[in-house]
Amino acid sequence: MNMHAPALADAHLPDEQTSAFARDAIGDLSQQPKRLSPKYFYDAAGSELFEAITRLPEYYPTRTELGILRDRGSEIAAIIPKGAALVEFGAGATTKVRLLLERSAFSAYVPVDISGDFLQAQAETLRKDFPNLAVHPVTADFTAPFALPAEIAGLPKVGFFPGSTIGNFEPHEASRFLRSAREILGRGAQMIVGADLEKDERVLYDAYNDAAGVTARFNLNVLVRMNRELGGNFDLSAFTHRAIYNRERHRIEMHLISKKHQAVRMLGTSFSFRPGESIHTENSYKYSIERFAALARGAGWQVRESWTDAKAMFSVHALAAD
Ligand code: AVI
Repeated sequence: MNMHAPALADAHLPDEQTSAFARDAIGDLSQQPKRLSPKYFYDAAGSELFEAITRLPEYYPTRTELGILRDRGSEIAAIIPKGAALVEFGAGATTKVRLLLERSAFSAYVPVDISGDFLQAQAETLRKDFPNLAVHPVTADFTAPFALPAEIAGLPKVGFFPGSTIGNFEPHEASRFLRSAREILGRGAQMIVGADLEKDERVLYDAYNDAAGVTARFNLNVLVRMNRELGGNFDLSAFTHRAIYNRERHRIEMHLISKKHQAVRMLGTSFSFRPGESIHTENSYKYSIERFAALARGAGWQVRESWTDAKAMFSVHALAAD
């Protein structure tokens, strides 16, 4: 008998998504070293915790990128063809996209995200606030090929990938994503991408080890999720959050560290942990302007323009398809 069937049945997730989560979690926790994909941070609670992170005094990326989009809005608008369609890869809070929509003459907006309900709600508010804008949400995994809506076929295309989410991809995945975006958007396309920059290690450390412990709760939430959705029995008090800067690899690494010898059961499988053993949950790569340009070039894009804030904390790049 499968002891975990009731937990799965109670999860209120479409079966396909639950089984992908189960497959990935079992596979990744069976690796040495253990790991989990950062995409599983973002259930409803995780998304709220991430929104709280973006407001923390130590977490500079969100407000710095917003500042660049605001301050350089007219320069960005100058390179955007009139009547273009803006295709956003992933759709979170609309604050950033509104800055582009307010300043440039877009005729259509295509938010692409796996969460269809969320997309529809966002589309409704944007339609009200921008009555001349055609909004065509696409429910899809934006890291894989997907079709653009037929309605925007004849329009110039501009991709948008803010937030330094590109930093959560391994470099080869970032390259694959940019190449796929280039294919999807087509010839003559442009793309606006936000990327966090390398900087003083103390500033980076503090951004991922905030004094209020919100990032720790965000990291630990993936264990809460596995307990609820996959019938796990992780004891949250037996794991601790750790974020460190890996200088050689230019990345912040987030880990969940086991405080003791312990065994955790999930979906009929037992996972044992040594004291100090890690589950590696996220990498957040930090780029230099040059390394980002090289990444983009390797994926079929030329950098037209790169903007940073006065302290060179964050960068926004305008790319043009080769
Ligand atoms: C979503 N992403 C760009 C965030 C980052 O900074 O890598 C996720 C995050 N992880 C911890 N704090 C924020």
